[in-house]
Amino acid sequence: MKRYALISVSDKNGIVDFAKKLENLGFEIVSSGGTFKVLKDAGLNPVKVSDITGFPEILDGRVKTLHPKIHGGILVDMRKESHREELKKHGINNFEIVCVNLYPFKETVKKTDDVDEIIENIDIGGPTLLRASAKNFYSVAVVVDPDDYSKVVEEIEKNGEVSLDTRKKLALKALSHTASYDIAISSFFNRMLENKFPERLFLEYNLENTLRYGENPHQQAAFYSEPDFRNDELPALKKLQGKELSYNNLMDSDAAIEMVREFDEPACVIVKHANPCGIGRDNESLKIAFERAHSTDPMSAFGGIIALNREVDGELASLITKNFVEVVIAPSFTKEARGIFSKKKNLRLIQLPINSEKYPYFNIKRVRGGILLQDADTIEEDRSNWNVVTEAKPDEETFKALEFAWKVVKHVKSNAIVFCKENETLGIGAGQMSRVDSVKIAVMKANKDLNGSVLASDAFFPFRDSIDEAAKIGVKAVIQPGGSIRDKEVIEAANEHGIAMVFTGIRHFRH
Ligand code: 93A
Repeated sequence: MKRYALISVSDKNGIVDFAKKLENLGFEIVSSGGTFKVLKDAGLNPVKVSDITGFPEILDGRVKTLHPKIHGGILVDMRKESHREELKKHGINNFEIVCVNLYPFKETVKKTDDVDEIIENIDIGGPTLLRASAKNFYSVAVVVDPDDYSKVVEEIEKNGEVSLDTRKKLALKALSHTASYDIAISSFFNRMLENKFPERLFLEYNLENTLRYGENPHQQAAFYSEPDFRNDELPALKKLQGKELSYNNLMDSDAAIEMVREFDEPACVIVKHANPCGIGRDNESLKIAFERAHSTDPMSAFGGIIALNREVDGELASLITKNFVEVVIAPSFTKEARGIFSKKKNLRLIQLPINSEKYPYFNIKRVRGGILLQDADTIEEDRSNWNVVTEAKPDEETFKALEFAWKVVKHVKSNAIVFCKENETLGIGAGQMSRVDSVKIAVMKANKDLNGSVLASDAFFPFRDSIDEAAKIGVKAVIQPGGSIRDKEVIEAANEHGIAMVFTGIRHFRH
Protein backbone atom coordinates (compact mmCIF):
# COMPACT_ATOMS: atom_id res chain seq x y z
CA MET A 1 0.00 0.00 0.00
CA LYS A 2 1.28 3.39 -0.96
CA ARG A 3 1.61 5.99 1.77
CA TYR A 4 0.85 9.67 1.21
CA ALA A 5 2.10 12.92 2.70
CA LEU A 6 0.63 16.32 1.84
CA ILE A 7 3.07 19.22 1.94
CA SER A 8 2.00 22.83 1.43
CA VAL A 9 4.30 25.38 3.03
CA SER A 10 5.05 29.08 2.75
CA ASP A 11 8.20 28.86 4.84
CA LYS A 12 10.21 26.46 2.72
CA ASN A 13 13.09 26.15 5.23
CA GLY A 14 14.06 22.54 5.75
CA ILE A 15 11.28 21.27 3.54
CA VAL A 16 13.46 19.65 0.87
CA ASP A 17 15.34 17.62 3.45
CA PHE A 18 12.13 16.58 5.22
CA ALA A 19 10.38 15.61 1.98
CA LYS A 20 13.42 13.69 0.77
CA LYS A 21 13.47 11.63 3.96
CA LEU A 22 9.76 10.93 3.64
CA GLU A 23 10.25 9.86 0.03
CA ASN A 24 13.03 7.51 1.11
CA LEU A 25 10.65 6.06 3.70
CA GLY A 26 8.22 5.24 0.89
CA PHE A 27 5.88 8.23 0.98
CA GLU A 28 4.44 9.85 -2.10
CA ILE A 29 4.53 13.62 -1.64
CA VAL A 30 1.51 15.65 -2.78
CA SER A 31 2.15 19.40 -2.99
CA SER A 32 0.60 22.74 -3.87
CA GLY A 33 2.16 24.77 -6.73
CA GLY A 34 5.03 26.61 -5.08
CA THR A 35 6.02 23.77 -2.81
CA PHE A 36 5.81 21.32 -5.72
CA LYS A 37 8.24 23.44 -7.70
CA VAL A 38 10.78 23.66 -4.88
CA LEU A 39 10.69 19.91 -4.31
CA LYS A 40 10.80 19.09 -8.03
CA ASP A 41 13.74 21.45 -8.57
CA ALA A 42 15.56 19.68 -5.72
CA GLY A 43 15.26 16.39 -7.61
CA LEU A 44 12.32 14.86 -5.75
CA ASN A 45 9.24 13.26 -7.31
CA PRO A 46 6.25 15.11 -5.87
CA VAL A 47 2.73 15.02 -7.31
CA LYS A 48 0.75 18.23 -7.80
CA VAL A 49 -2.45 18.74 -5.82
CA SER A 50 -4.09 19.74 -9.10
CA ASP A 51 -3.18 16.35 -10.59
CA ILE A 52 -4.98 14.63 -7.72
CA THR A 53 -8.05 16.85 -7.82
CA GLY A 54 -8.19 17.21 -11.58
CA PHE A 55 -8.83 20.88 -10.92
CA PRO A 56 -6.32 23.71 -11.39
CA GLU A 57 -5.38 26.24 -8.72
CA ILE A 58 -7.69 29.21 -9.35
CA LEU A 59 -8.15 32.89 -8.37
CA ASP A 60 -4.41 33.62 -8.08
CA GLY A 61 -3.99 30.65 -5.76
CA ARG A 62 -6.87 31.55 -3.42
CA VAL A 63 -8.23 28.05 -4.12
CA LYS A 64 -5.49 25.41 -4.13
CA THR A 65 -6.20 22.57 -1.77
CA LEU A 66 -9.87 23.21 -0.97
CA HIS A 67 -11.20 20.04 -2.59
CA PRO A 68 -12.96 16.82 -1.39
CA LYS A 69 -10.20 14.69 -2.87
CA ILE A 70 -7.77 16.39 -0.52
CA HIS A 71 -9.97 16.89 2.52
CA GLY A 72 -11.54 13.44 2.19
CA GLY A 73 -8.01 12.02 2.35
CA ILE A 74 -7.32 14.03 5.50
CA LEU A 75 -10.59 13.65 7.39
CA VAL A 76 -11.03 9.90 6.90
CA ASP A 77 -11.09 8.11 10.25
CA MET A 78 -9.02 5.06 9.36
CA ARG A 79 -10.38 3.17 12.38
CA LYS A 80 -13.79 3.04 10.66
CA GLU A 81 -14.38 0.51 7.92
CA SER A 82 -17.24 2.60 6.51
CA HIS A 83 -14.85 5.56 6.07
CA ARG A 84 -12.22 3.41 4.38
CA GLU A 85 -14.89 1.96 2.03
CA GLU A 86 -16.16 5.41 1.14
CA LEU A 87 -12.67 6.60 0.23
CA LYS A 88 -12.17 3.59 -1.98
CA LYS A 89 -15.49 4.24 -3.73
CA HIS A 90 -14.42 7.81 -4.57
CA GLY A 91 -10.86 6.90 -5.48
CA ILE A 92 -9.32 8.96 -2.67
CA ASN A 93 -6.04 8.12 -0.92
CA ASN A 94 -5.61 8.84 2.77
CA PHE A 95 -2.85 11.17 4.02
CA GLU A 96 -0.80 9.97 6.95
CA ILE A 97 1.20 13.17 7.16
CA VAL A 98 0.07 16.72 6.51
CA CYS A 99 2.77 19.36 6.66
CA VAL A 100 1.59 22.97 6.40
CA ASN A 101 2.77 26.37 7.44
CA LEU A 102 0.68 29.40 6.69
CA TYR A 103 0.92 32.55 4.60
CA PRO A 104 3.05 35.01 6.59
CA PHE A 105 0.15 37.16 7.81
CA LYS A 106 1.79 38.48 10.99
CA GLU A 107 5.03 39.31 9.18
CA THR A 108 3.11 41.12 6.41
CA VAL A 109 1.23 43.25 8.94
CA LYS A 110 4.57 44.22 10.48
CA LYS A 111 6.19 45.20 7.20
CA THR A 112 3.43 47.00 5.27
CA ASP A 113 0.28 49.13 5.60
CA ASP A 114 -1.03 47.97 2.23
CA VAL A 115 -4.42 46.51 3.19
CA ASP A 116 -4.75 44.53 -0.07
CA GLU A 117 -1.41 42.86 0.49
CA ILE A 118 -2.29 42.10 4.11
CA ILE A 119 -5.69 40.66 3.18
CA GLU A 120 -4.13 38.49 0.48
CA ASN A 121 -1.95 36.99 3.20
CA ILE A 122 -4.94 35.65 5.11
CA ASP A 123 -4.49 31.95 4.54
CA ILE A 124 -7.75 30.04 4.13
CA GLY A 125 -6.75 26.66 2.74
CA GLY A 126 -3.79 26.26 5.13
CA PRO A 127 -5.75 26.58 8.39
CA THR A 128 -8.39 24.30 6.91
CA LEU A 129 -5.74 21.65 6.26
CA LEU A 130 -4.32 22.11 9.75
CA ARG A 131 -7.66 22.00 11.54
CA ALA A 132 -8.85 18.98 9.57
CA SER A 133 -5.60 17.10 10.24
CA ALA A 134 -5.61 18.02 13.94
CA LYS A 135 -9.22 16.92 14.32
CA ASN A 136 -8.28 13.59 12.77
CA PHE A 137 -5.17 13.01 14.91
CA TYR A 138 -6.12 9.32 15.20
CA SER A 139 -5.22 8.94 11.52
CA VAL A 140 -2.99 11.91 10.66
CA ALA A 141 0.25 13.42 11.93
CA VAL A 142 0.04 17.19 11.33
CA VAL A 143 3.31 19.13 11.19
CA VAL A 144 3.21 22.90 11.43
CA ASP A 145 6.60 23.65 12.95
CA PRO A 146 9.82 22.97 11.01
CA ASP A 147 11.41 22.10 14.37
CA ASP A 148 9.27 18.95 14.39
CA TYR A 149 10.46 17.61 11.00
CA SER A 150 13.30 15.58 12.47
CA LYS A 151 11.18 14.08 15.27
CA VAL A 152 8.54 12.90 12.78
CA VAL A 153 11.17 11.31 10.54
CA GLU A 154 12.88 9.62 13.49
CA GLU A 155 9.67 8.09 14.76
CA ILE A 156 8.76 6.69 11.34
CA GLU A 157 12.27 5.34 10.90
CA LYS A 158 12.10 3.66 14.27
CA ASN A 159 8.51 2.47 14.56
CA GLY A 160 7.12 2.74 11.03
CA GLU A 161 4.73 5.50 12.11
CA VAL A 162 4.34 8.58 14.26
CA SER A 163 3.08 7.55 17.72
CA LEU A 164 -0.41 8.48 18.87
CA ASP A 165 1.04 10.50 21.71
CA THR A 166 3.16 12.57 19.31
CA ARG A 167 0.20 12.97 16.95
CA LYS A 168 -1.88 14.43 19.79
CA LYS A 169 0.91 16.85 20.69
CA LEU A 170 1.32 17.85 17.05
CA ALA A 171 -2.46 18.37 16.78
CA LEU A 172 -2.43 20.70 19.79
CA LYS A 173 0.43 22.63 18.24
CA ALA A 174 -1.44 22.97 14.94
CA LEU A 175 -4.63 24.13 16.67
CA SER A 176 -2.76 26.64 18.85
CA HIS A 177 -1.09 27.88 15.68
CA THR A 178 -4.37 28.48 13.83
CA ALA A 179 -5.88 30.08 16.97
CA SER A 180 -2.92 32.46 17.20
CA TYR A 181 -3.23 33.16 13.48
CA ASP A 182 -6.92 34.03 13.87
CA ILE A 183 -6.17 36.32 16.82
CA ALA A 184 -3.67 38.20 14.65
CA ILE A 185 -6.27 38.57 11.90
CA SER A 186 -9.05 39.75 14.22
CA SER A 187 -6.62 42.19 15.91
CA PHE A 188 -5.74 43.59 12.51
CA PHE A 189 -9.41 44.13 11.68
CA ASN A 190 -9.90 45.84 15.06
CA ARG A 191 -7.01 48.16 14.29
CA MET A 192 -8.33 48.80 10.79
CA LEU A 193 -11.70 49.78 12.30
CA GLU A 194 -9.92 51.76 15.03
CA ASN A 195 -11.61 49.77 17.80
CA LYS A 196 -9.47 50.63 20.78
CA PHE A 197 -11.52 48.46 23.05
CA PRO A 198 -12.82 45.70 20.78
CA GLU A 199 -16.08 43.96 21.54
CA ARG A 200 -14.22 40.70 21.92
CA LEU A 201 -10.70 40.88 23.10
CA PHE A 202 -8.31 38.05 22.33
CA LEU A 203 -4.95 38.19 23.99
CA GLU A 204 -2.09 35.92 23.11
CA TYR A 205 0.67 35.14 25.57
CA ASN A 206 3.37 32.52 25.24
CA LEU A 207 4.78 30.54 28.12
CA GLU A 208 8.39 31.51 28.77
CA ASN A 209 8.94 29.76 32.05
CA THR A 210 7.18 28.48 35.11
CA LEU A 211 8.37 30.13 38.31
CA ARG A 212 9.34 28.49 41.57
CA TYR A 213 6.25 30.03 43.14
CA GLY A 214 4.07 33.13 43.04
CA GLU A 215 3.81 36.03 45.43
CA ASN A 216 3.96 33.44 48.23
CA PRO A 217 5.39 29.92 48.29
CA HIS A 218 1.95 28.25 48.26
CA GLN A 219 0.96 30.02 45.01
CA GLN A 220 2.02 28.53 41.66
CA ALA A 221 3.08 30.96 38.96
CA ALA A 222 4.47 31.30 35.44
CA PHE A 223 5.72 34.03 33.15
CA TYR A 224 4.07 34.46 29.72
CA SER A 225 5.44 36.88 27.15
CA GLU A 226 3.59 39.04 24.66
CA PRO A 227 4.31 37.90 21.09
CA ASP A 228 5.13 41.41 19.88
CA PHE A 229 7.40 42.48 22.72
CA ARG A 230 11.06 42.64 21.84
CA ASN A 231 12.71 39.65 23.45
CA ASP A 232 15.87 41.56 24.25
CA GLU A 233 13.87 43.77 26.61
CA LEU A 234 12.40 40.98 28.72
CA PRO A 235 14.01 40.90 32.18
CA ALA A 236 12.98 37.26 32.50
CA LEU A 237 15.20 36.34 29.54
CA LYS A 238 18.15 38.65 30.09
CA LYS A 239 19.67 37.34 33.29
CA LEU A 240 23.47 37.20 33.25
CA GLN A 241 23.91 35.47 36.59
CA GLY A 242 22.23 34.49 39.81
CA LYS A 243 19.25 32.54 41.05
CA GLU A 244 16.05 32.23 39.05
CA LEU A 245 14.02 35.44 39.06
CA SER A 246 11.04 35.05 41.34
CA TYR A 247 7.54 36.37 40.74
CA ASN A 248 8.19 39.26 43.13
CA ASN A 249 11.57 39.94 41.49
CA LEU A 250 9.84 40.25 38.12
CA MET A 251 7.17 42.57 39.53
CA ASP A 252 9.74 44.79 41.24
CA SER A 253 12.14 44.73 38.28
CA ASP A 254 9.33 45.93 36.07
CA ALA A 255 8.55 48.80 38.44
CA ALA A 256 12.26 49.72 38.68
CA ILE A 257 12.75 49.70 34.90
CA GLU A 258 9.66 51.85 34.33
CA MET A 259 11.00 54.38 36.86
CA VAL A 260 14.57 54.61 35.64
CA ARG A 261 13.30 54.96 32.06
CA GLU A 262 11.98 58.39 33.09
CA PHE A 263 15.46 59.89 33.22
CA ASP A 264 17.85 60.96 30.46
CA GLU A 265 20.74 61.77 32.83
CA PRO A 266 22.51 59.06 34.87
CA ALA A 267 19.93 57.76 37.35
CA CYS A 268 19.40 55.00 39.88
CA VAL A 269 16.22 53.57 41.36
CA ILE A 270 15.95 51.18 44.29
CA VAL A 271 12.66 49.34 44.60
CA LYS A 272 11.03 47.30 47.34
CA HIS A 273 7.53 45.87 47.01
CA ALA A 274 6.91 47.83 43.81
CA ASN A 275 7.62 51.19 45.50
CA PRO A 276 10.80 53.19 45.22
CA CYS A 277 12.78 53.42 48.45
CA GLY A 278 15.09 55.91 46.77
CA ILE A 279 15.75 57.57 43.44
CA GLY A 280 18.86 59.57 42.64
CA ARG A 281 20.28 61.23 39.57
CA ASP A 282 23.34 63.21 38.61
CA ASN A 283 24.40 65.06 35.50
CA GLU A 284 27.61 63.04 35.23
CA SER A 285 28.11 60.31 37.76
CA LEU A 286 26.07 57.12 38.01
CA LYS A 287 27.89 56.41 41.26
CA ILE A 288 26.61 59.65 42.79
CA ALA A 289 23.13 58.86 41.48
CA PHE A 290 23.33 55.48 43.26
CA GLU A 291 24.58 57.05 46.49
CA ARG A 292 21.74 59.55 46.43
CA ALA A 293 19.16 56.81 45.85
CA HIS A 294 20.63 54.61 48.55
CA SER A 295 20.93 57.35 51.16
CA THR A 296 17.18 58.11 50.98
CA ASP A 297 16.33 55.06 53.05
CA PRO A 298 19.29 52.69 53.50
CA MET A 299 17.36 50.38 55.79
CA SER A 300 14.58 49.76 53.27
CA ALA A 301 17.11 49.40 50.44
CA PHE A 302 18.27 46.13 52.04
CA GLY A 303 17.33 43.32 49.66
CA GLY A 304 16.15 45.79 47.05
CA ILE A 305 15.93 45.75 43.28
CA ILE A 306 18.27 48.30 41.70
CA ALA A 307 17.84 49.69 38.20
CA LEU A 308 20.41 51.99 36.57
CA ASN A 309 20.38 53.62 33.15
CA ARG A 310 24.13 53.63 32.39
CA GLU A 311 26.93 51.08 32.31
CA VAL A 312 27.95 49.88 35.77
CA ASP A 313 31.71 49.84 36.42
CA GLY A 314 33.81 48.02 39.00
CA GLU A 315 33.83 50.84 41.53
CA LEU A 316 30.04 51.07 41.53
CA ALA A 317 29.69 47.27 41.60
CA SER A 318 31.80 47.21 44.80
CA LEU A 319 29.62 49.88 46.33
CA ILE A 320 26.38 48.12 45.41
CA THR A 321 27.54 44.76 46.74
CA LYS A 322 28.42 46.21 50.14
CA ASN A 323 24.77 45.63 50.99
CA PHE A 324 22.45 42.73 50.28
CA VAL A 325 20.78 43.27 46.91
CA GLU A 326 18.34 40.93 45.11
CA VAL A 327 18.57 42.21 41.53
CA VAL A 328 20.70 44.71 39.62
CA ILE A 329 19.47 45.89 36.23
CA ALA A 330 21.52 48.01 33.83
CA PRO A 331 22.15 48.43 30.08
CA SER A 332 25.67 47.03 30.51
CA PHE A 333 28.35 46.05 33.00
CA THR A 334 32.11 46.38 32.64
CA LYS A 335 34.19 43.23 32.87
CA GLU A 336 35.44 44.32 36.25
CA ALA A 337 31.88 44.86 37.47
CA ARG A 338 30.90 41.38 36.23
CA GLY A 339 33.79 39.94 38.20
CA ILE A 340 32.69 41.67 41.38
CA PHE A 341 29.03 40.72 41.02
CA SER A 342 29.95 37.11 40.24
CA LYS A 343 31.18 36.70 43.79
CA LYS A 344 27.61 37.19 44.96
CA LYS A 345 26.22 33.91 43.67
CA ASN A 346 22.56 34.64 44.39
CA LEU A 347 22.49 38.18 43.07
CA ARG A 348 20.55 38.32 39.81
CA LEU A 349 22.18 40.51 37.21
CA ILE A 350 20.01 41.65 34.33
CA GLN A 351 21.36 43.38 31.26
CA LEU A 352 18.84 45.04 29.02
CA PRO A 353 18.51 48.29 27.12
CA ILE A 354 17.06 51.09 29.23
CA ASN A 355 15.55 53.63 26.90
CA SER A 356 13.01 56.36 27.37
CA GLU A 357 11.15 55.37 24.23
CA LYS A 358 7.40 55.21 24.86
CA TYR A 359 5.87 52.01 23.60
CA PRO A 360 2.14 51.65 23.33
CA TYR A 361 0.88 49.21 25.88
CA PHE A 362 -2.05 48.51 28.09
CA ASN A 363 -2.21 47.85 31.77
CA ILE A 364 -4.26 44.78 32.55
CA LYS A 365 -5.71 44.00 35.95
CA ARG A 366 -7.84 41.06 36.91
CA VAL A 367 -10.95 41.84 38.93
CA ARG A 368 -13.81 39.58 39.92
CA GLY A 369 -15.38 38.22 36.74
CA GLY A 370 -13.16 40.03 34.25
CA ILE A 371 -10.23 42.25 33.53
CA LEU A 372 -9.77 45.99 33.49
CA LEU A 373 -7.81 47.47 30.65
CA GLN A 374 -6.33 50.94 30.51
CA ASP A 375 -3.64 52.92 28.72
CA ALA A 376 -0.32 53.06 30.49
CA ASP A 377 0.20 56.31 32.44
CA THR A 378 2.55 57.87 29.90
CA ILE A 379 1.04 61.30 29.27
CA GLU A 380 3.43 64.00 28.02
CA GLU A 381 3.81 66.73 30.61
CA ASP A 382 5.77 69.91 30.83
CA ARG A 383 6.12 73.00 32.87
CA SER A 384 4.38 75.24 30.35
CA ASN A 385 1.03 73.67 31.34
CA TRP A 386 1.57 74.07 35.06
CA ASN A 387 0.06 76.87 37.14
CA VAL A 388 1.67 78.53 40.11
CA VAL A 389 -1.30 79.21 42.38
CA THR A 390 0.40 80.85 45.39
CA GLU A 391 1.92 84.22 46.22
CA ALA A 392 5.34 82.58 46.51
CA LYS A 393 6.78 81.58 43.11
CA PRO A 394 9.29 78.77 42.67
CA ASP A 395 12.73 79.83 41.41
CA GLU A 396 14.54 77.84 38.72
CA GLU A 397 16.26 75.49 41.14
CA THR A 398 12.95 74.82 42.90
CA PHE A 399 11.23 74.15 39.58
CA LYS A 400 13.87 71.54 38.75
CA ALA A 401 13.27 69.85 42.10
CA LEU A 402 9.52 69.94 41.50
CA GLU A 403 9.94 68.36 38.07
CA PHE A 404 12.03 65.60 39.58
CA ALA A 405 9.53 65.05 42.40
CA TRP A 406 6.66 64.91 39.91
CA LYS A 407 8.41 62.20 37.87
CA VAL A 408 9.01 60.18 41.01
CA VAL A 409 5.59 60.47 42.64
CA LYS A 410 3.91 59.01 39.58
CA HIS A 411 5.62 55.69 40.35
CA VAL A 412 4.72 55.53 44.03
CA LYS A 413 1.58 53.67 45.10
CA SER A 414 -1.30 55.94 46.12
CA ASN A 415 -1.72 57.85 48.30
CA ALA A 416 1.76 58.98 47.35
CA ILE A 417 3.81 61.74 48.90
CA VAL A 418 7.44 62.40 48.03
CA PHE A 419 9.90 64.88 49.52
CA CYS A 420 12.79 65.68 47.16
CA LYS A 421 15.68 67.91 46.38
CA GLU A 422 16.74 68.61 42.82
CA ASN A 423 18.55 65.28 42.35
CA GLU A 424 17.33 62.96 45.05
CA THR A 425 14.39 61.68 46.98
CA LEU A 426 14.48 62.49 50.70
CA GLY A 427 11.35 60.89 52.08
CA ILE A 428 8.68 58.70 50.47
CA GLY A 429 5.22 57.99 51.86
CA ALA A 430 3.47 55.25 49.90
CA GLY A 431 0.22 53.35 49.80
CA GLN A 432 -1.67 55.02 52.65
CA MET A 433 -5.43 55.33 52.81
CA SER A 434 -5.21 58.94 53.94
CA ARG A 435 -3.02 61.54 52.30
CA VAL A 436 -1.96 63.25 55.49
CA ASP A 437 -0.70 59.90 56.82
CA SER A 438 1.48 59.57 53.68
CA VAL A 439 2.93 62.99 54.50
CA LYS A 440 3.64 61.95 58.08
CA ILE A 441 5.23 58.68 56.98
CA ALA A 442 7.40 60.43 54.39
CA VAL A 443 8.62 62.79 57.10
CA MET A 444 9.20 59.95 59.52
CA LYS A 445 11.15 57.94 56.92
CA ALA A 446 13.36 60.82 55.85
CA ASN A 447 17.01 60.28 56.60
CA LYS A 448 18.18 63.80 55.90
CA ASP A 449 17.04 67.32 56.74
CA LEU A 450 13.82 68.14 54.90
CA ASN A 451 14.16 71.88 55.41
CA GLY A 452 14.05 73.56 51.99
CA SER A 453 12.83 70.44 50.21
CA VAL A 454 9.89 70.19 47.80
CA LEU A 455 6.88 67.93 48.07
CA ALA A 456 4.91 66.11 45.36
CA SER A 457 1.47 64.62 45.84
CA ASP A 458 0.02 62.20 43.25
CA ALA A 459 -3.49 63.61 43.70
CA PHE A 460 -5.09 66.73 45.16
CA PHE A 461 -5.16 67.49 48.88
CA PRO A 462 -8.66 67.04 50.26
CA PHE A 463 -7.85 69.24 53.28
CA ARG A 464 -5.19 71.70 54.36
CA ASP A 465 -3.79 69.32 57.00
CA SER A 466 -1.08 67.90 54.71
CA ILE A 467 0.22 71.39 53.94
CA ASP A 468 0.31 72.24 57.64
CA GLU A 469 2.29 69.05 58.28
CA ALA A 470 4.72 69.78 55.43
CA ALA A 471 5.21 73.34 56.70
CA LYS A 472 6.43 71.98 60.04
CA ILE A 473 9.55 70.57 58.42
CA GLY A 474 10.13 73.65 56.26
CA VAL A 475 9.01 72.50 52.80
CA LYS A 476 9.47 75.33 50.29
CA ALA A 477 7.28 74.20 47.39
CA VAL A 478 4.52 71.73 46.60
CA ILE A 479 3.43 70.14 43.34
CA GLN A 480 0.03 68.50 42.96
CA PRO A 481 -2.75 68.21 40.35
CA GLY A 482 -5.24 70.53 42.09
CA GLY A 483 -8.95 70.12 41.55
CA SER A 484 -10.23 69.63 45.09
CA ILE A 485 -13.38 71.46 46.22
CA ARG A 486 -11.14 72.74 49.02
CA ASP A 487 -8.35 74.00 46.73
CA LYS A 488 -8.95 77.47 48.11
CA GLU A 489 -8.36 76.33 51.68
CA VAL A 490 -5.23 74.42 50.59
CA ILE A 491 -3.83 77.44 48.68
CA GLU A 492 -4.55 79.65 51.70
CA ALA A 493 -2.57 77.26 53.90
CA ALA A 494 0.37 77.42 51.48
CA ASN A 495 0.21 81.22 51.43
CA GLU A 496 0.09 81.38 55.21
CA HIS A 497 3.26 79.28 55.40
CA GLY A 498 4.99 81.07 52.52
CA ILE A 499 5.09 77.85 50.47
CA ALA A 500 4.97 77.98 46.67
CA MET A 501 2.43 75.66 45.05
CA VAL A 502 2.11 74.36 41.49
CA PHE A 503 -0.99 72.76 39.97
CA THR A 504 -0.29 70.33 37.14
CA GLY A 505 -3.91 69.52 36.26
CA ILE A 506 -2.90 65.87 35.89
CA ARG A 507 -3.39 63.15 38.48
CA HIS A 508 -1.17 60.11 38.85
CA PHE A 509 -2.95 57.52 40.96
CA ARG A 510 -1.22 54.16 40.99
CA HIS A 511 -2.77 51.13 42.67
O1 93A B 1 -4.98 30.82 -0.75
S1 93A B 1 -5.24 29.76 0.15
O2 93A B 1 -5.96 30.12 1.29
N1 93A B 1 -6.06 28.60 -0.58
C1 93A B 1 -5.79 27.29 -0.52
O3 93A B 1 -6.60 26.47 -0.98
C2 93A B 1 -4.55 26.88 0.09
N2 93A B 1 -4.02 25.67 0.27
C3 93A B 1 -2.82 25.81 0.85
N3 93A B 1 -3.81 29.13 0.57
C4 93A B 1 -3.62 27.81 0.59
N4 93A B 1 -2.56 27.12 1.05
C5 93A B 1 -1.34 27.75 1.56
O4 93A B 1 -0.45 27.91 0.48
C6 93A B 1 -0.57 26.97 2.58
O5 93A B 1 -1.00 27.22 3.91
C7 93A B 1 0.86 27.42 2.37
O6 93A B 1 1.18 28.48 3.22
C8 93A B 1 0.89 27.95 0.93
C9 93A B 1 1.78 27.10 0.07
O7 93A B 1 1.62 27.48 -1.26
P1 93A B 1 2.68 27.05 -2.34
O8 93A B 1 2.92 25.58 -2.18
O9 93A B 1 2.01 27.35 -3.66
O10 93A B 1 3.91 27.84 -2.13
